Amino acid sequence: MDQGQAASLSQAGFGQAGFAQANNGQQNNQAIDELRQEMASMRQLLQHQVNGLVEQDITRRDPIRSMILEQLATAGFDSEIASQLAIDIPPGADFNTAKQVIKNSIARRLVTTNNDVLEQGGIIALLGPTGGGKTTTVAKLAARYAMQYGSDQIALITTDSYRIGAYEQLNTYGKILGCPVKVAKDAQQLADALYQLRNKRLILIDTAGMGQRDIRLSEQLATLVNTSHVNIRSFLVLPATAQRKVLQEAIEQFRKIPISGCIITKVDEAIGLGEIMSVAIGHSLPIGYVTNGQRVPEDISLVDINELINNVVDQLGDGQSQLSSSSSRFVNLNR
Ligand SMILES: Nc1nc2c(ncn2[C@@H]2O[C@H](COP(=O)(O)OP(=O)(O)OP(=O)(O)O)[C@@H](O)[C@H]2O)c(=O)[nH]1
Ligand SMILES: [Mg+2]
Repeated sequence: MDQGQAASLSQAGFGQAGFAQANNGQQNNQAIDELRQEMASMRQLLQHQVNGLVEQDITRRDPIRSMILEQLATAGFDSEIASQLAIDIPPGADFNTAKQVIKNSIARRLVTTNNDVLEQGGIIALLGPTGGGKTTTVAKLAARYAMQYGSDQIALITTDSYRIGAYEQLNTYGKILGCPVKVAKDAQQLADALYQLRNKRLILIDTAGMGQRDIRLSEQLATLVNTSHVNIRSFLVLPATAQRKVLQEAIEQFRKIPISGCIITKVDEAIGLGEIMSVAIGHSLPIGYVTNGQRVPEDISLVDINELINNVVDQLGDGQSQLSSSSSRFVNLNR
């Protein structure tokens, strides 16, 4: 018997049984799959419970640190940054000591632009998310500078040629201040405008928001900043009202441009400053100014780091209420 015959015999002989076997096999596979799924979900459940127990144990052994970590997370801090800040809390510290440790840790990590952004003059570009307050902040900074050095020392440039009314918005401020306002649609026009305005002590560049359409321009700006001989210092305008991820995306967007620092806007509208503070610490982003209202030029001031830190840490709560609520949670977990 050759191989072909053997194969057809086996096919004929085992046809029925083979079919039943295949059917059985299918059922078995299904059962195995179900078993696997059940085991996976049991493992997940167990993992969750073990994590809960570990967390509960840490909380029992170091309740103040756990509470502070929880509060920092609620305030909008990234968990890794919160852990770094809490690292120096001594075991057995009371809540107030722990809060002071957090304040000191933040103070060590939070940087300012040191001197007034405007003091040096030069060319300053404001970048950041749409509607974050760039144009308003340009006007506030220009007005501040004009009060000190005179408006004939200032010029404004906008690279926002997309949005209807963008130029008019800046031009209105320019007219009030009595300083020239130019539009630059691309890197070349920007270079030309900067050349024409070279005798000014301060040139503020207002840019378009960072929607998809603006990536091209921000790249052109990056090219200009990186290749031209003119020294453009770029500051991110970050609204304190934005979520941490939005702020992080804004920073990511402009990663090709060397950033000198940031200006925190809309502090008056923010529920808390934890998110923006976490981002500033995480990216070692020096803070220059904070703005706290729509009024030009009043609602801007140089950052006061201690005030900012007190604002965030004092909002963490008194500790007492949370301690009692976490102990009641243990009761629930242990049931
Ligand atoms: N409450 C409050 N509102 C602000 C502050 N700064 C700016 N605004 C308001 O935010 C809105 C947007 O401000 P703009 O300066 O136009 O923002 P922008 O970043 O230039 O916006 P785009 O050019 O569209 O990207 C305006 O209504 C401003 O008055 C602030 O510190 N607090
Ligand atoms: Mg604008």
